[in-house]
Amino acid sequence: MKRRNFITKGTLGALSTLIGSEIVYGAKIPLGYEPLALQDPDPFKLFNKDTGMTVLNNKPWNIEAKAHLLDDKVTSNKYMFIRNNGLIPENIDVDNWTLTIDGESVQKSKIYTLAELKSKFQHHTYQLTLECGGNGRSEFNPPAKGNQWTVGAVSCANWTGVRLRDVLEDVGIKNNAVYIGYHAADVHLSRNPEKEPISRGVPMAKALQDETLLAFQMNGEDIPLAHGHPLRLVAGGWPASASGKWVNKISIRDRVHDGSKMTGTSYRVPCEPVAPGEKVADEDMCIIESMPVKSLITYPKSGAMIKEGQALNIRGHAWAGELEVTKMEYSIDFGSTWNPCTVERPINRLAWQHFSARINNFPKKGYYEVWARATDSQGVSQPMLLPGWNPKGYLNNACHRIAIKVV
Ligand SMILES: Nc1nc2c(c(=O)[nH]1)N[C@H]1C(S)=C(S)[C@@H](COP(=O)(O)O)O[C@H]1N2
Ligand SMILES: [Mo]
Repeated sequence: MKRRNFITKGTLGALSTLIGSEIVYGAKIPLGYEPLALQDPDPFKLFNKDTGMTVLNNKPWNIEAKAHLLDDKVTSNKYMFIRNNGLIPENIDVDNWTLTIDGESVQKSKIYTLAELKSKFQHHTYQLTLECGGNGRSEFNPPAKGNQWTVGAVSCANWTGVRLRDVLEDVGIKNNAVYIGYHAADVHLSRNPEKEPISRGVPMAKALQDETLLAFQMNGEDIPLAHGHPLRLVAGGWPASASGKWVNKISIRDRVHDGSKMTGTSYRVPCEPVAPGEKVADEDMCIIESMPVKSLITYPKSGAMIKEGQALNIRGHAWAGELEVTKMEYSIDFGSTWNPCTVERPINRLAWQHFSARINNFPKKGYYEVWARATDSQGVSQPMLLPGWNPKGYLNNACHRIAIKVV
């Protein structure tokens, strides 16, 4: 029999303290064993997520949806992806939460309490599409480092808050303002308080849009902790990294904001297309702004079966950053021919749109793929396969596909 090493009395004592209870057979715990009570909590319970969601990383937490889970017109918390660059802030004191507006381009910096923000400015609600710039990254080749998102890092929820514009008007912004940059309460993975996990922003024109909110509610309730409670910047249609969670400061900059993840290959792509794997000079990289046209088939789930002669009803959502989707098509022959879908207008600017189609032209039994393709108001369509390679694997807006078997 192999000899096992058991934990020492000292370690056992420390473990009992952590767990808050005597570990009755503690002397029998093998060395290096991590008691279940000390392992990561169940993320689905912790964040109130559907157990069908996929956990891509736990340090920091990154969780994505699957296409069929996003079938609802408005994304509820349980199907909303989580993308964290650092550690979720702990012990949030809502009553003492403040938002500072400072920077080179304010007349005089100002501090608002959450209560002041809520009482002083008019409230607005918009349904806003938030897609991670890296959604679809898993398909790039050569592979791109980072969370291997498939299709589920996108959401469209109702966000309620005050217009950033109204707040900036109240503060007084100088004419030389170029960009806003957010600062937030999350903690860098190194726990070094000098470092920010992420501090991004948007140009003034985007900051001043009607739909750019300092939000305190999501879907009519307090924003869930993982999504930015108690205050979040929401700039729909742009990479969701521009929508700072747990925001406590907004700096009005006289230059392009240069916070964490604004430079290098972070949320930047080659300004002109490059060959896969090619090195790109820093000055040839451009910050991602409006997200490209894209769509997702949310019903049926890939792998569905229908009987021969039966029609197949499909549906899903389509979005196009700052633009609107004006045409939606499907193909059952790998993109050789396309048929129209019905596509609804967005409920408001920057909200995703709903499409549907009734497919009754499957010629016989067998395996099919249904592809969906959206076209934006400038006539740009989704590529059928992977679009331009870039170092970090952003902006994969290839057509979504589902498998169907006619039996
Ligand atoms: N403070 C802060 N804001 C943040 C992030 C973060 O890590 N910290 N992640 C950004 C990124 S990269 C994305 S894609 C979205 C994800 O929003 P969600 O987790 O609410 O879906 O939040 C953005 N805002
Ligand atoms: Mo992101």
